[in-house]
Amino acid sequence: MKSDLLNLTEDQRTIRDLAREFAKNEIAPYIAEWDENAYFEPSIVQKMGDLGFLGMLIPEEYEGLGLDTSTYLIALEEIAVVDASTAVLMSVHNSLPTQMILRFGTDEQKNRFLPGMARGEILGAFALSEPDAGSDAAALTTQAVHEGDEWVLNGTKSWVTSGNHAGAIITMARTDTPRDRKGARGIGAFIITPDLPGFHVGKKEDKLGLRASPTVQLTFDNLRVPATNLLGLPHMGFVYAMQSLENGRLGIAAQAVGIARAALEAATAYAAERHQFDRPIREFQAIQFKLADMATRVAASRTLLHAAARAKDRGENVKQATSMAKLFASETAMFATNQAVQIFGGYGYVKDYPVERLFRDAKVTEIYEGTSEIQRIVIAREQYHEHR
Ligand code: COS
Repeated sequence: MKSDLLNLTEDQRTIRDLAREFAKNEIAPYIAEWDENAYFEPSIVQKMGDLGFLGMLIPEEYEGLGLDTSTYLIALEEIAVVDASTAVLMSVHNSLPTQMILRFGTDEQKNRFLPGMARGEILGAFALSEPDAGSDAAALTTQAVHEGDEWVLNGTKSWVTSGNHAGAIITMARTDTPRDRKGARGIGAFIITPDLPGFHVGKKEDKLGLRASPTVQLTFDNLRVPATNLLGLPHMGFVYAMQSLENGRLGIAAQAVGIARAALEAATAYAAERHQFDRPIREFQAIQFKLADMATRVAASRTLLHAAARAKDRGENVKQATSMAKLFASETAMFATNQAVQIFGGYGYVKDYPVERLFRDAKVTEIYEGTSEIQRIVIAREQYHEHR
């Protein structure tokens, strides 16, 4: 972008440049191969931990960087420009499990998990969805039964990002009984560790995009969790998950902005070098209009995202703003990557250029952490609230 609409501080520029360098050196050379082979490189986690990227929102007392949300999202966008798979790992870890432990955990839980999570020794994951509970998340059926000083969990979780490499998986499970169902108010949140007996990693998904980020099913077969791993109150897990998804949705919006920006940058460069009818194709208005629309939507997405992030850090209610940011940014990612493929023509449809991967990676941003339809529902509901 020609002008810096965000007016970054000196510190934000330093962190942005650090993220840019890391992505350029440690990810860019390998991403085509990782994508092709659906390969996850575990050493990336430690490298990100060493640089502080896995503790960006964790306070310094727990060995994190204790940054504000905007600064974190600036770093996340830089990673996503190069690789959306690494960006989702970073987003989930920073936005969901670490934040849930920080907000709802006991001092003991914070001390036990957060320093290791900040250092990159414990990767975090979030397990809410199930095979039959997606958009209707409160319909989940994984059951937790309290027995002495343990909870016993049975059930299957779906679509768990990094679930086969995680050391702490925040898992939502029913704490009400089959005879006395309490809907969204009958769900607890548990910190599950993979060493617990009864923990099984199931099917690894073979995905259209984000192929370098593993997505797995997890099955709990009489999994015994110490009661000290329950987060907060036993019936409040769904509410905690919803509150935390507000952070998560900002992370996915930053990821989507990164994907869209990568498409814009690739298409801008290509339109200058590609000649047809004796001139660079960027001299045609058909191409200029596409680039203009892409650039405008990228700038608008980023502006909305950071306005929501700043409002969140001021402690305002950002339910609607985070859903708006996620909705607009993910639709922008889909729009921009589609336009980029069109500008590249046949070369956009093959793996010789990155826009083919960007197009595949963009789609999931309209699906996970709440589909675009769910974001519209949240936005509309908040609208009614304002006019009640
Ligand atoms: N902050 C605080 N509390 C929230 C909240 C939020 N952002 N969102 C919901 N809650 C609370 C509600 O206030 C309600 O509490 P009460 O029982 O006191 O009224 C409770 O949680 C249940 O909420 P609601 O009645 O809105 O639940 P619904 O079952 O209607 O579900 C949607 C609401 C559809 C918005 C929710 O299920 C959702 O976001 N679905 C998408 C799930 C998702 O994003 N999955 C992706 C997982 S990561 S791959």
